[in-house]
Amino acid sequence: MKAKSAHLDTFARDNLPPRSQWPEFLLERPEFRYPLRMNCATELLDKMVSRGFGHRPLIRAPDGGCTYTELYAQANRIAHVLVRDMGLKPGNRVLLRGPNNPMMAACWFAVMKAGGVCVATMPLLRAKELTEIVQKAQIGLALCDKRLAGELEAARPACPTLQGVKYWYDDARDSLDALCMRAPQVFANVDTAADDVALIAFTSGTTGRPKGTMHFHRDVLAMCDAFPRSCLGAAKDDVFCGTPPLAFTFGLGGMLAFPMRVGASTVLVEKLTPETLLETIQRFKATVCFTAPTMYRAMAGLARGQDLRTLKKCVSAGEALPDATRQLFREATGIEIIDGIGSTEMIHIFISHTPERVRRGATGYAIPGYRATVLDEEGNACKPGVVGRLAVKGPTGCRYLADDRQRNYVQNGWNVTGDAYLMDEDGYFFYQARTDDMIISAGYNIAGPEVEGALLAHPAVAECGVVGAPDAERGTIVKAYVRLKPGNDKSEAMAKQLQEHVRNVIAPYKYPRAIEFVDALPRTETGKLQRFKLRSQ
Ligand code: 3UK
Repeated sequence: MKAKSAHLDTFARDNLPPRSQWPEFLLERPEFRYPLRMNCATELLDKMVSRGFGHRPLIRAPDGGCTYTELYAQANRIAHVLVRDMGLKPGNRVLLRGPNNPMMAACWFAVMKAGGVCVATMPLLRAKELTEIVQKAQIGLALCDKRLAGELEAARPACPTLQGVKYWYDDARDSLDALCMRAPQVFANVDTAADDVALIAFTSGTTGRPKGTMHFHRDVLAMCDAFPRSCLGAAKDDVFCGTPPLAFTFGLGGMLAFPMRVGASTVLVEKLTPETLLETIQRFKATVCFTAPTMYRAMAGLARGQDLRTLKKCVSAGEALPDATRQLFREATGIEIIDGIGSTEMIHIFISHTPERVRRGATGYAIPGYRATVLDEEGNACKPGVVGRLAVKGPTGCRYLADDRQRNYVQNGWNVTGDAYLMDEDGYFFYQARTDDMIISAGYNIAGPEVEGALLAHPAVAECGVVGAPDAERGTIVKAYVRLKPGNDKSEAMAKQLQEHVRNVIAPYKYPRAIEFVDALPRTETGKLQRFKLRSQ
């Protein structure tokens, strides 16, 4: 049985990969048996209001937040503007561009309500990247925070499809804010099929042409009913906070959809540093935090003397959580971080653990609903303890928008994430490196992140990145880029000390033969180390 699509504009559906290239979807568990017709905005927003959560706080923000009913009314008004003033037809793509704030959240739900396909973009993207996205997803409409207008306007000449653009937090006569004032507060949500495309998330990928990953309305709910239920266990009185942008699926879940699924609230702050995130936790009495490993490391160093008693659960994703960071953060706060690997292709986390079931050095186990395995070069399952390519399947999976690279990510029904992992006898998965980040030096396979983990255990190291560097004699050597904590000298003696340290904590052949001290490491907006930039230095 299949439900009829509500999309009049069939672009997204037409550009799904052919069925033969889809991953296998596991939808048998009761929590993932969704009805054939479903709109994720109805489930996450309207139904929460009708179930009595209307008066409860939903968004908390430095300049005032909103309740469930207020977000509902605002999303309805924006949906009217999209349909009536901007001419949106179900299936049309709508670009969203803004920092994490209440309007960004309201616009996201408005697009869902109107049956549009959301293409949210990270605030730091430039005209060039926006152009690639608009062209690839054939985007006709955009809603944008006025303060980020510059790069979007700069992209417009190269984006002929982009016909309608409205700005919010804008005092112009035809701003989104002004049009909303004249729009009704109720809106009949488009009755989408559960497998209508709801969003196209572009990978925060560090190299190559951007890839658009397509997710259905049912996938948005599946991410809420997977990791949050089995590992996080949040409830209506929780207050979420954290750093990932709503345009990153890590943030869409952790900062918006997950709290809403349980009637909780979320603190949206436009820009956060380790210092201001700590302040935010205290000011809003946050209980749950979502951010990246480097943020936890920095916060651990600042946490002493701060009152973080309300904080209960901390989720780390985006890149590997070094064990040294886990230990430092626990010593400083008493909290066992929940590590989780997710990807834009899978929409959210698929391997993780509860704080009670943490295993040192492991990302966790395949969470309920997902299966995971480690494959060798031939595509067979590796024995426990053997490093290979991580492959997963579950209720969500990879569907690239018109892209040959679908064949790389999906093989024999498995989603192959590009990560080198090993699994132990008990089904715990241990991250090694990105498959293409394995360093081969003098015949040895060395995982950069393992060397980074060893360096991070040294008290002088603030952060570091380890890559292979060309060497006349050895072909490739292990090279570390290190940012020292204040008060340490960038000296030859310090480099020697760090090398000695690594040789003492892991196999000596893995030690960095070259060390370069730097003032900053190249990172993406989502907190990922850009190893390719280090390699090309
Ligand atoms: C790496 C990790 C080790 C890994 C993401 C949670 O990061 C997310 O999506 P991206 O598409 O990147 C995916 C890749 O990032 N990675 C992420 N988490 C971990 N490596 N340990 C981890 N805990 O290489 C993966 O293939 O940017 C994370 C939820 C939603 C997301 N989109």
